[in-house]
Parts: sequence; C-alpha cells; structure tokens
Amino acid sequence: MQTRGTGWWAALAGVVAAGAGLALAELVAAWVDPTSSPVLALGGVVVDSVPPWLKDFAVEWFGTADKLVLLSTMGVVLAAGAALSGWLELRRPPAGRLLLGGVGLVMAVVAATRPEATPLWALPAVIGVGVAVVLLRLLVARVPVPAPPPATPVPAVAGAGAAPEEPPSDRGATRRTFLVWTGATAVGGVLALAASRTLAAGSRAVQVVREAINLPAPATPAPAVPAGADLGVDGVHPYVTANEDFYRIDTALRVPQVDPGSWSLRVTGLVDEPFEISWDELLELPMTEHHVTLCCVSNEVGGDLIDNALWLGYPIRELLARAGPQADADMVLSSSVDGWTAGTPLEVLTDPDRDALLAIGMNGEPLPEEHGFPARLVVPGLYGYVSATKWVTELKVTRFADDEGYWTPRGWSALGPVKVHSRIDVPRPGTPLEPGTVVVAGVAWAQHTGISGVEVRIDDGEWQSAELAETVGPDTWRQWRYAWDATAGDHTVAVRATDADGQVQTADEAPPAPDGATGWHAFDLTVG
Ligand SMILES: Nc1nc2c(c(=O)[nH]1)N[C@H]1C(S)=C(S)[C@@H](COP(=O)(O)O)O[C@H]1N2
Ligand SMILES: [Mo]
Repeated sequence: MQTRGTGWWAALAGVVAAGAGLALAELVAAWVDPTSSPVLALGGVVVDSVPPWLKDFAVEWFGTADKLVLLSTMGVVLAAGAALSGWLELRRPPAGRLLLGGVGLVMAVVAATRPEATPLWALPAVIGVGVAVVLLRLLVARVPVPAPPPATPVPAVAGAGAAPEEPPSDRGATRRTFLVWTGATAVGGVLALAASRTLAAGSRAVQVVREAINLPAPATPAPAVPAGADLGVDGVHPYVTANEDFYRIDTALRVPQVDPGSWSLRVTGLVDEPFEISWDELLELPMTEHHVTLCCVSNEVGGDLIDNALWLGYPIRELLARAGPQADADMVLSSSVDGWTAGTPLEVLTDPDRDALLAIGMNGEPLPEEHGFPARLVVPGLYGYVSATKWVTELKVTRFADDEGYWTPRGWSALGPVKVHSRIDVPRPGTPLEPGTVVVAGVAWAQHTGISGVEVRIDDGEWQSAELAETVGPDTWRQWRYAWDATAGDHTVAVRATDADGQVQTADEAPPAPDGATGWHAFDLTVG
C-alpha cells in the first residue's frame, strides 16, 4: 500500500505549498492594505452572498463567533483543495498546478473587485499563488516514491554490472529530502505569516490615535440616568451596557482601520449644496449626548442582540439641513468605508423630535474600533441594518425607488422600525427554584415610542402587571420586575410589553427575516 502512502505525501506537499503561498499573500497584503488579504476577500464574498435563513442560522448558533466559524470552515475547505492539488500534481501533472493557479486567479479577481478595493488588491493573491504553484512542483517532485517492485534478476551482461538494486537507505534519504524541503517551506510560511502580523501590528497607529482623542463636551448633555433605571435584580441586563459587552454585528471580517486624520463625511445626492466635513471640522460642532438602545433585526425572541449606550454625536438633521435635501428625496443611503450601506427614511433623519446622531462617542469614550471608529450613525427606533452605519463616510440623499441598502436585495425589508418586545432575564430556564416569592425580571423595548407596560403570565392565568423601572426616555429599553408567588410544580412563564401608543406585543411568532422576529418570550420552569 505504498502507492497510497505516496498520495498522502503529495497531499501534504499541496497543503504546505498552498499554505506558504497564502502566508506570503498575507505578507504582501499587509503592505498593500490589510483588508486586501485574499482569504478575507473571499470570506467577504461568502458573507455578502449569505441568504437570510443562513445568516439567521449562523447568528442564532454561533452569535458573534459566526466570523470565526466562517473562517475556520474556509480554512478546512481550502486545505482540502490544496491537498487535492498535491495529489493531482503527482498523478496528472500539471493538473495540480492548474487547480492551484485557478483558485489563485479567482482569489485575485475577488480581492480586486471588493467594494473598497483598488486593482493593486489582486497583487497578494497573484504573488502568493505564483509562489505556491512553483513550490507545489518542487515539493511533489520530491515526494518519496516507493522502490520499484523487485525486478526479475537480470542475467549479467559481459562488460556491464547488473543495475544495482536500490538500497533501502536510499529510500530513507528520499523521504528525508522530501521532509527537509517540506519542512523548510512550512517554516518559510510561518515566518511570512509572523512578519505579516508584525507589519499589521505596526499599522495599529489608528488605535494610538484613538486613545489620544479628547472628546468635546456636549453642548446638549443627556439627562442623568435616574437611580431607578436599574432595579438591581441580579442577572438582569444593566440599563447601560459597557462598551466591551456591547453586541457586535457587521459584515467586516477585519475591523476597518480608519484614521480620523484622513476620514471625512460627504453629504451628496439630491441636495442643493453637497459638502464634505473633516474630523477636525466635526469636532468643532456642538455635540448632543443621548441614550439610545440599538437592536439587531436578527435578534430572536429572547435574544441578546440588543444593548443600550450613551452616544455623543452631531445631529444628522443639522448635516442634512446644511446640504438642503430636494423635494423628491425620501431616503438617505449611508455608506461605510468597506462598502456596506443602509437606507434610512429621510423623514426619520430630519425629524426635529428624534436625535439621530452622527456619533463619535460611546459611553464617554471615542467609538471603539469595532463599533465604528471614528464615526457612525445611531438612529433611535430603527433596527441597525437600516440605520446604524459604522465607519460611515457618505450620506447620499436619494429615493427608495432608486437605491437600496446592503440587506434589502438579500431578503430583508427596506424599512426596519423596531418592534415592541420584552425579554425575561431571570430566572433562567433550568434554574432550580423554591416555592415562595420568585422574582421574574428583564427588559422591554419599543424605541422612540417607549414602553408603557409589561405584563407577566404564569401558565394560563391572567396577565399581571409588572413593575417598570425608570428610564431617560422613549429611545431606550426599560427594566421590569414581577414578584411571583410560586407554587411547587411545573409552570410556564411568559412576558409581553405594551408601547406608549397602546400597541401590545403580539403572540404571533415570526422569524427575524424580513423585518424582525415577533412572539412572546416564554419558557417552562420547575419549582420545588
Ligand atoms: N459598516 C457597517 N455598519 C453596520 C453593519 C455592517 O455590517 N457594516 N451592520 C449593522 C447592523 S446589522 C447592526 S445590528 C449594527 C450593530 O452595531 P454594533 O456592532 O455597534 O452593535 O450595526 C450596523 N452597522
Ligand atoms: Mo443587525
């Protein structure tokens, strides 16, 4: 079965050659632009082509680890392809090199056609795969070949010795040669990868700039958070979420690094006076501070893709007023440095009673890089996918009839107002409970309308009013609490909220796509 062994060596050669090529591509990418990595570019295409049901599934199962899962899956698929190329190169040369080269070509095209790409972005894949193809040939040529089957003894011919039989030690040497070449290639790949990481770390200048920023004091400060906004129930999500605990959702496989020094925001499209504003100009403007609860449309009933923060920013309506939107416009298409877009109703952004912000601060700090540094949009009352553009660089005033945001052609609604919802944070399902008073508590939200009531139902009983915590206003969630006199046995607990317009959270269950999940958060508990 030595022939099979040979195939495995060739597969190993394929994996090592392709791995070293990709590592080299990373190194070139670190020099071209960190986001030009062909692997990330390919991942970006996968992310962009994900249908809504698969996105739901990924978010539901892996939450914020969905990117890690995607990259690991890609790693496995690429490694399998590389192994196949090694095997093909051994059996049917040059099929292995053609496969590798073909994949490399696709990666080059993919990288060069990403929304934020320049033609130079093809370079990492071209160089990386060029080298991988050469390495593949070199390594496969050194795959240890089993000794030929013992030849039938050739009768000695006068004047010439019999062909000397290959001594076993020679085969060992061949294997050693292969392992030395393969090992050296692997070491080279690891060094290239390490060098690319060091280069990338050296370009962490943005982080340094961010840490040196002193945010301006707000001209319009937010009202103080009342002491009663947090009910102090253990296990209930705090009223304000710490930055490091704030949920993160975006399509960026690598957090965009945006230097405020070269950042600007353009206001364009159907406006009388298009203009551009720099970071320094923005910091001179009178800032507003406002608590807003941000929610993802992919949030399942009972899910945690929702958080609340204190944002500091400049009202978007002021920016739009300066540009002067034309009468036929009804939408603002905001774009991020990485090409992601959101379509937001113009009337929401120009509403004098709604603090839609071009935010630069989050809970007293400059925006964390993964939450959109240096500037993003925050719009009370709309799901993030139609409003909360991070790393924002352009506001294009346009029409729903002419433009659409990133998620709309992917099966999500063009309009995304947040639906009235409530969630039980404690007790968690499966917690052992004693008969007597059990505190049931959680949060409820209906951003920009506000929550006017929360009710709890035990089994098939009557809906009972819960106690509502204080809040700074209608744009944030609200904690609630209900003291349940629990009796021994199995029970079902459910919650529903009512918004300030009197709309009651529906029992009808709907999935997140196309415009947000509905239904009551309810589950079983065992007491005693
Ligand atoms: N540039 C960019 N901005 C984006 C997204 C994105 O993919 N890219 N996702 C949006 C979505 S779907 C949500 S729910 C919010 C999440 O913001 P957060 O990560 O700060 O919580 O960002 C929005 N802004
Ligand atoms: Mo989202």
